[in-house]
Amino acid sequence: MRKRIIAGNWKMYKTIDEAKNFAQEVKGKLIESEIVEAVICPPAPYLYELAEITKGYSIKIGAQTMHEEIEGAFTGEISPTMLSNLGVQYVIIGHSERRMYFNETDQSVNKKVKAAFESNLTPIVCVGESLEERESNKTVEIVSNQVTKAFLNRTGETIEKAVIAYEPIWAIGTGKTATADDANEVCHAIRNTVEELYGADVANKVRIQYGGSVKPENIEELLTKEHIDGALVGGASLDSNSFLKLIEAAS
Ligand code: G2H
Repeated sequence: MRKRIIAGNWKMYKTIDEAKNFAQEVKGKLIESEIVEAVICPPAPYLYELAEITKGYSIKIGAQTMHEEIEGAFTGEISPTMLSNLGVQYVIIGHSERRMYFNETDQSVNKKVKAAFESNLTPIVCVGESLEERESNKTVEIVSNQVTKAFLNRTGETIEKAVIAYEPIWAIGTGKTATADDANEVCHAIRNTVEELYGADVANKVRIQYGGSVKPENIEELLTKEHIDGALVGGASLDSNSFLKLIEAAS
């Protein structure tokens, strides 16, 4: 059975005090579970402090992005080794906001996936189609292509540890959610793509999240679906009670 994963993507929100309060509030309320894993992805300046606060508790820390090189003259960037040295365990790669505003491409996503694995970080690789692509029935083609390119030149052994987040761009921060059946259908197509590339065993192990306006009110139905192994949650992960409700729904 695949362990569910609920990851909160805080994006560029919260003060340091709000971030610390959140971590203090939730850490003692989460218990180690075989069923669900809880992750929060705060803004980069808060990673170290939150990793320290949550050390030894059943909540993991993820970064929202990273550079693909280990070190170098890349002003303003953060390397994968820096993240893992801070106690970070996950990293979101290729979120549609990064692709849209920061020129992230399938090629840079591929380099970052490689770099993440080499630094013992688990990548949460985001894929998803635009509204125009959906309306022209290209969803599966677009998403399968993104998955194929993200994992190019990686082995099945590494891919089975990855997390893939299916986030239709038109559902992000808009309040619109894909229906649970639609989301499941695309997550199934993603699993099929992984199976074609790396075999059934890897496809059965890889975890696929849905993301896009997930909240306590709609997560239960999403999680009843066979191919949805959790959620990447933006807005509804910012409030500690709401985040705890999401974890509870997945438990
Ligand atoms: C999609 C999601 C988190 P929200 O970006 O990755 O955000 O839940 O606010 O739609």
